[in-house]
Amino acid sequence: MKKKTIVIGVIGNDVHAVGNKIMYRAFTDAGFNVINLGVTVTQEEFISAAIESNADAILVSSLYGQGELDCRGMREKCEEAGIPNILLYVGGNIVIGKQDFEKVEQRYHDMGFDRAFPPGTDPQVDIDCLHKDLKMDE
Ligand code: B12
Repeated sequence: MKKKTIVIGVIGNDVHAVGNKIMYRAFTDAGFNVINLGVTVTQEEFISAAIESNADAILVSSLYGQGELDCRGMREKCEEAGIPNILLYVGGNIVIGKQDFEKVEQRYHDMGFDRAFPPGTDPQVDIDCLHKDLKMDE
Protein backbone atom coordinates (compact mmCIF):
# COMPACT_ATOMS: atom_id res chain seq x y z
CA MET A 1 0.00 0.00 0.00
CA LYS A 2 1.21 3.53 -0.81
CA LYS A 3 2.50 5.36 2.26
CA LYS A 4 0.16 7.99 3.67
CA THR A 5 1.64 11.48 3.88
CA ILE A 6 1.11 13.73 6.88
CA VAL A 7 2.28 17.26 7.62
CA ILE A 8 3.23 18.04 11.22
CA GLY A 9 4.42 21.20 12.98
CA VAL A 10 3.93 23.59 15.87
CA ILE A 11 1.69 26.53 15.01
CA GLY A 12 2.10 30.24 15.65
CA ASN A 13 4.96 31.71 17.70
CA ASP A 14 5.27 28.49 19.67
CA VAL A 15 8.81 27.14 20.14
CA HIS A 16 8.06 23.93 22.09
CA ALA A 17 10.11 21.48 20.05
CA VAL A 18 10.32 18.23 22.01
CA GLY A 19 6.87 16.77 21.31
CA ASN A 20 7.29 17.58 17.61
CA LYS A 21 10.48 15.54 17.44
CA ILE A 22 8.84 12.61 19.27
CA MET A 23 5.87 12.74 16.91
CA TYR A 24 8.16 12.78 13.86
CA ARG A 25 9.93 9.66 15.09
CA ALA A 26 6.72 7.85 16.09
CA PHE A 27 4.90 8.53 12.81
CA THR A 28 7.95 7.67 10.71
CA ASP A 29 8.39 4.40 12.59
CA ALA A 30 4.68 3.69 12.05
CA GLY A 31 5.21 3.86 8.27
CA PHE A 32 3.95 7.36 7.44
CA ASN A 33 5.71 9.75 5.07
CA VAL A 34 6.14 12.70 7.45
CA ILE A 35 6.72 16.29 6.33
CA ASN A 36 7.93 17.97 9.52
CA LEU A 37 7.80 21.76 9.47
CA GLY A 38 9.20 22.10 13.01
CA VAL A 39 8.24 25.04 15.23
CA THR A 40 6.73 28.52 14.59
CA VAL A 41 4.71 27.41 11.58
CA THR A 42 2.01 29.59 10.01
CA GLN A 43 -1.34 28.29 8.75
CA GLU A 44 -0.20 29.15 5.23
CA GLU A 45 3.00 27.09 5.62
CA PHE A 46 1.01 24.04 6.79
CA ILE A 47 -1.36 24.38 3.84
CA SER A 48 1.36 24.96 1.21
CA ALA A 49 3.28 21.92 2.47
CA ALA A 50 0.11 19.81 2.35
CA ILE A 51 -0.61 20.88 -1.24
CA GLU A 52 3.00 20.35 -2.39
CA SER A 53 3.20 16.88 -0.85
CA ASN A 54 -0.38 15.88 -1.71
CA ALA A 55 -0.81 15.12 2.01
CA ASP A 56 -3.60 13.08 3.55
CA ALA A 57 -3.64 14.96 6.87
CA ILE A 58 -2.28 17.98 8.74
CA LEU A 59 -1.44 17.50 12.43
CA VAL A 60 -1.12 20.82 14.23
CA SER A 61 0.60 21.07 17.60
CA SER A 62 0.11 23.95 20.00
CA LEU A 63 1.66 24.01 23.46
CA TYR A 64 1.97 27.60 24.63
CA GLY A 65 -1.70 28.40 25.19
CA GLN A 66 -2.50 30.46 22.09
CA GLY A 67 -3.81 27.53 20.03
CA GLU A 68 -7.35 28.77 19.63
CA LEU A 69 -6.19 32.08 18.21
CA ASP A 70 -3.57 30.47 15.99
CA CYS A 71 -5.93 27.80 14.61
CA ARG A 72 -8.92 30.04 13.95
CA GLY A 73 -9.80 30.16 10.25
CA MET A 74 -7.54 27.29 9.24
CA ARG A 75 -10.33 25.13 7.76
CA GLU A 76 -11.56 28.11 5.74
CA LYS A 77 -8.00 28.68 4.45
CA CYS A 78 -7.82 24.99 3.44
CA GLU A 79 -11.09 25.42 1.54
CA GLU A 80 -9.82 28.52 -0.23
CA ALA A 81 -6.59 26.70 -1.14
CA GLY A 82 -8.47 23.77 -2.75
CA ILE A 83 -8.02 21.13 -0.03
CA PRO A 84 -11.42 21.46 1.69
CA ASN A 85 -11.56 17.90 2.96
CA ILE A 86 -8.04 17.39 4.27
CA LEU A 87 -8.00 15.67 7.65
CA LEU A 88 -7.13 18.22 10.36
CA TYR A 89 -5.96 17.20 13.84
CA VAL A 90 -4.80 19.41 16.69
CA GLY A 91 -3.10 18.44 19.94
CA GLY A 92 -0.74 19.49 22.71
CA ASN A 93 -1.82 22.05 25.32
CA ILE A 94 -4.36 23.60 23.01
CA VAL A 95 -5.99 26.11 25.37
CA ILE A 96 -4.86 28.38 28.18
CA GLY A 97 -4.57 26.44 31.44
CA LYS A 98 -6.75 23.46 32.38
CA GLN A 99 -10.28 23.46 30.95
CA ASP A 100 -13.08 20.90 30.56
CA PHE A 101 -11.78 19.01 27.51
CA GLU A 102 -15.21 18.17 26.10
CA LYS A 103 -15.90 21.89 25.70
CA VAL A 104 -12.45 22.50 24.24
CA GLU A 105 -12.96 19.66 21.75
CA GLN A 106 -16.32 21.09 20.73
CA ARG A 107 -14.79 24.51 20.05
CA TYR A 108 -12.12 22.96 17.82
CA HIS A 109 -14.78 20.88 16.03
CA ASP A 110 -16.70 24.10 15.42
CA MET A 111 -13.52 25.55 13.88
CA GLY A 112 -13.46 22.63 11.42
CA PHE A 113 -10.87 20.36 13.07
CA ASP A 114 -11.74 16.67 12.67
CA ARG A 115 -10.13 15.72 15.98
CA ALA A 116 -8.67 17.55 18.97
CA PHE A 117 -6.51 15.71 21.48
CA PRO A 118 -5.99 16.43 25.20
CA PRO A 119 -2.58 17.23 26.75
CA GLY A 120 -0.02 14.44 26.75
CA THR A 121 -1.77 12.21 24.20
CA ASP A 122 0.46 9.27 23.31
CA PRO A 123 1.42 9.18 19.60
CA GLN A 124 -0.03 5.66 19.36
CA VAL A 125 -3.50 7.17 19.93
CA ASP A 126 -3.00 9.58 17.00
CA ILE A 127 -1.67 6.72 14.86
CA ASP A 128 -4.76 4.60 15.60
CA CYS A 129 -7.03 7.54 14.72
CA LEU A 130 -5.17 8.14 11.44
CA HIS A 131 -5.57 4.46 10.53
CA LYS A 132 -9.30 4.75 11.16
CA ASP A 133 -9.89 8.14 9.51
CA LEU A 134 -7.73 7.36 6.45
CA LYS A 135 -9.28 3.89 6.16
CA MET A 136 -5.81 2.32 6.15
CA ASP A 137 -6.91 -1.09 7.41
CA GLU A 138 -9.74 -1.73 4.95
C1 B12 B 1 10.15 22.73 28.03
C2 B12 B 1 9.06 23.78 28.09
C3 B12 B 1 9.36 25.06 27.59
C4 B12 B 1 10.67 25.39 26.88
C5 B12 B 1 10.58 24.87 25.42
C6 B12 B 1 11.96 24.48 24.88
C7 B12 B 1 11.86 23.88 23.50
N1 B12 B 1 12.50 24.51 22.53
O1 B12 B 1 11.18 22.88 23.31
C8 B12 B 1 10.70 26.96 26.98
C9 B12 B 1 11.43 27.37 28.24
C10 B12 B 1 11.29 27.70 25.79
C11 B12 B 1 9.21 27.26 27.17
C12 B12 B 1 8.66 28.50 26.92
C13 B12 B 1 7.33 28.82 27.16
N2 B12 B 1 6.40 28.01 27.74
CO1 B12 B 1 6.69 26.11 28.10
N3 B12 B 1 6.83 24.36 28.73
C14 B12 B 1 7.79 23.48 28.66
C15 B12 B 1 7.35 22.18 29.39
C16 B12 B 1 8.03 22.17 30.77
C17 B12 B 1 7.66 20.88 28.68
C18 B12 B 1 7.19 20.79 27.23
C19 B12 B 1 7.70 19.50 26.66
O2 B12 B 1 8.76 19.43 26.05
N4 B12 B 1 6.95 18.40 26.91
C20 B12 B 1 7.35 17.05 26.51
C21 B12 B 1 6.70 16.66 25.17
C22 B12 B 1 7.14 15.23 24.82
O3 B12 B 1 5.31 16.68 25.33
P1 B12 B 1 4.32 17.59 24.48
O4 B12 B 1 5.04 18.79 23.98
O5 B12 B 1 3.10 17.80 25.30
O6 B12 B 1 3.95 16.72 23.19
C23 B12 B 1 3.38 15.43 23.27
C24 B12 B 1 1.85 15.41 23.37
O7 B12 B 1 1.26 16.61 23.86
C25 B12 B 1 1.37 15.06 22.00
N5 B12 B 1 1.08 16.11 21.03
C26 B12 B 1 1.71 17.29 20.83
N6 B12 B 1 1.21 17.90 19.75
C27 B12 B 1 0.26 17.10 19.25
C28 B12 B 1 -0.55 17.25 18.11
C29 B12 B 1 -1.47 16.25 17.79
C30 B12 B 1 -2.35 16.40 16.60
C31 B12 B 1 -1.57 15.11 18.64
C32 B12 B 1 -2.58 14.09 18.35
C33 B12 B 1 -0.75 14.97 19.76
C34 B12 B 1 0.16 15.96 20.05
O8 B12 B 1 2.41 14.27 21.47
C35 B12 B 1 3.66 14.75 21.94
C36 B12 B 1 4.63 13.58 22.03
O9 B12 B 1 4.22 12.65 22.99
C37 B12 B 1 5.78 22.38 29.48
C38 B12 B 1 5.10 21.74 30.69
C39 B12 B 1 4.90 20.27 30.49
N7 B12 B 1 5.25 19.54 31.48
O10 B12 B 1 4.41 19.85 29.43
C40 B12 B 1 5.68 23.91 29.49
C41 B12 B 1 4.42 24.57 28.93
C42 B12 B 1 4.00 23.89 27.62
N8 B12 B 1 4.88 25.93 28.64
C43 B12 B 1 4.00 26.83 28.90
C44 B12 B 1 4.14 28.23 28.70
C45 B12 B 1 3.03 29.14 29.20
C46 B12 B 1 5.30 28.77 28.09
C47 B12 B 1 5.59 30.24 27.80
C48 B12 B 1 4.41 31.06 27.23
C49 B12 B 1 6.11 30.85 29.11
C50 B12 B 1 6.40 32.33 29.06
N9 B12 B 1 5.52 33.10 29.69
O11 B12 B 1 7.34 32.75 28.43
C51 B12 B 1 6.76 30.16 26.81
C52 B12 B 1 6.28 30.17 25.36
C53 B12 B 1 7.44 30.33 24.41
C54 B12 B 1 7.00 30.14 22.99
N10 B12 B 1 6.99 31.21 22.21
O12 B12 B 1 6.65 29.06 22.59
C55 B12 B 1 2.72 26.22 29.46
C56 B12 B 1 1.55 26.26 28.49
C57 B12 B 1 0.29 26.50 29.24
C58 B12 B 1 -0.95 26.50 28.44
N11 B12 B 1 -1.02 25.92 27.26
O13 B12 B 1 -1.89 27.04 28.94
C59 B12 B 1 3.21 24.80 29.92
C60 B12 B 1 2.14 23.69 29.84
C61 B12 B 1 3.72 24.94 31.37
C62 B12 B 1 2.59 25.24 32.35
N12 B12 B 1 2.08 24.25 33.04
O14 B12 B 1 2.18 26.35 32.47
N13 B12 B 1 8.53 26.16 27.62
